[in-house]
Amino acid sequence: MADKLRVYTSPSAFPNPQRLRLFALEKGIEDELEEVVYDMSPGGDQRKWPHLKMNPWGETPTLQLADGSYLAETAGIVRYLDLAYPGRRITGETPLEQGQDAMWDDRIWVHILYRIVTMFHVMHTGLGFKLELTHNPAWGEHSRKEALSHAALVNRHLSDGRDWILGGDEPTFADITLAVSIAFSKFPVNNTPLDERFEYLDYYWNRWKERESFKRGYADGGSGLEELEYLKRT
Ligand SMILES: N[C@@H](CCC(=O)N[C@@H](CS)C(=O)NCC(=O)O)C(=O)O
Repeated sequence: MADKLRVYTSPSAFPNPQRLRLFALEKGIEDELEEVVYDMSPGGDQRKWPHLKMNPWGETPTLQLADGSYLAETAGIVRYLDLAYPGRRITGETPLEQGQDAMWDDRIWVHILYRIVTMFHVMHTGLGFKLELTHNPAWGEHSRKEALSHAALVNRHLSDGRDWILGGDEPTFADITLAVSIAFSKFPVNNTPLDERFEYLDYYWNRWKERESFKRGYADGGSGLEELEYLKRT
């Protein structure tokens, strides 16, 4: 593939574009992508009509393909890029690994990350009232409890001494989703730091912090986390 693919993203605090960014770095294809980084709020370009024409869901990431069409949903974009480019299969090498990676990614995205994202939106109206349509603290509080109870299950899974979710030597896509879930749990308004509550998630988070992909993925200084400020590159 000769030309770069344009992808509409957000600063590293925003977990879904960050899943894609970390994936690209793990895969070694970051130079194949040309990022257009939205500020998300207060601008809200993701919900303006030019972006809605590309992705009616009004979210990032959105990938523009070489033929001018678009692909959205992080897992869909990642699956496409993982198959389209050579190199380590981040979504699993074997059919079984692919099934296991999808299983864990779903569990983590639906039950942990999406719950924290919901809390961010409905409890904290995190993007501000121009963009947020619902303020419902009780829903946010319920989502937070769900995220914590599922994080406890993942913590137990990691307690057998494995480094990564599937038990291999390197992280897969489910691990990327878990890394950004922990990061977003620590985002100031969310203030539910999973690494402080769960022993094996703490070791796991520190393992990620040693990885080159992680250091480069957070080099924009846009994570909102003081503890990652040192990774900022100008
Ligand atoms: N299901 C989508 C979710 C994407 C998503 O929620 N993106 C967030 C950033 S992490 C977003 O663009 N939010 C903008 C908004 O709600 O206005 C995916 O997996 O990519």
